[in-house]
Amino acid sequence: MMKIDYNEAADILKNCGNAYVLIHQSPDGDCVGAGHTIYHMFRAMGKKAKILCSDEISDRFAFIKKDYEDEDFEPDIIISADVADDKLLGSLREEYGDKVELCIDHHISNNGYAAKTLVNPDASATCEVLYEIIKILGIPVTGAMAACIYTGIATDTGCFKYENAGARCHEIAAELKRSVKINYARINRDMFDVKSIGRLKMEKSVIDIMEFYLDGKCTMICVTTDILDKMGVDAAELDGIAGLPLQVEGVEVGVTIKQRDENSYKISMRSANDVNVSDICAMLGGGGHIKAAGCLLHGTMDEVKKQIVDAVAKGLEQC
Ligand SMILES: [Mn+2]
Repeated sequence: MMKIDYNEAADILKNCGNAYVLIHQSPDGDCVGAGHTIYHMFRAMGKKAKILCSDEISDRFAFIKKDYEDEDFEPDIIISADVADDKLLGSLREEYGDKVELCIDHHISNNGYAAKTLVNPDASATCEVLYEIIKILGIPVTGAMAACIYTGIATDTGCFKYENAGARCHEIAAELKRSVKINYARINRDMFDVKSIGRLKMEKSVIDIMEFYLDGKCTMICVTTDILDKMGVDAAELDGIAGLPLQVEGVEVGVTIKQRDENSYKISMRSANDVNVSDICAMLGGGGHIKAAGCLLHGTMDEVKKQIVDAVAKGLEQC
């Protein structure tokens, strides 16, 4: 792999022909925004781009999808956006995994599967990286592009809330708001406030089964297969609930235990402030990031809970 800078990436995008743009599986706001931003950049340059994703793009992003027209053509170049690892291409990996000529990304963990990679780990989102390229190329930012870029930055920063929301992403949001008049508040409402009634009811059930340990500093949600059946939701719908325990006042570590089968459990751990859950999960044979990590544990539910509480207690002591 070859790491390239912003100017080299801009040159490639300017001089290449029609492109296929690959985004990662379980598409989120950043890769959806990035893929569509490249599509609009290519249209502005009189070229074609087609977005490919192994999973369907949710209708939550209908306001982005409405400006996209899918066309069939043979690509001159394969580009990927926000895809840190070729494994994340899902079913597209077999056909395109080793054919990606340009990867544009912001993950420090990018594994260099593409021939050329522009990765800026200081950028909040791939959409932030693309905004800089648009400026280099002098492409006018349209309303459709602004919606994509804003969505990517807002979703990857939890609405400008996480630590990765650097000064530059605030500047870009300000530049967009100053120059392109679209309904940014509506994007935030749709991305962060609006939930299906099923999802809200599921959150209620999850709150009902919350357990508190270590003077309320550790909260646990234990979702057994029985409970899941009672809630009437499948495991996929539980995505994203790991953040829920952290909303409780005084909680430092939020733990979600999901039963996989009779004796094995998938553990997700989130840290509210300074506790390093990557270290805690490492004690339990797992790993991850400082504020979000996980592991797999075996035994009875009570044994698993005890192991977790002991490890979290050690983690709290080290803090
Ligand atoms: Mn991203």
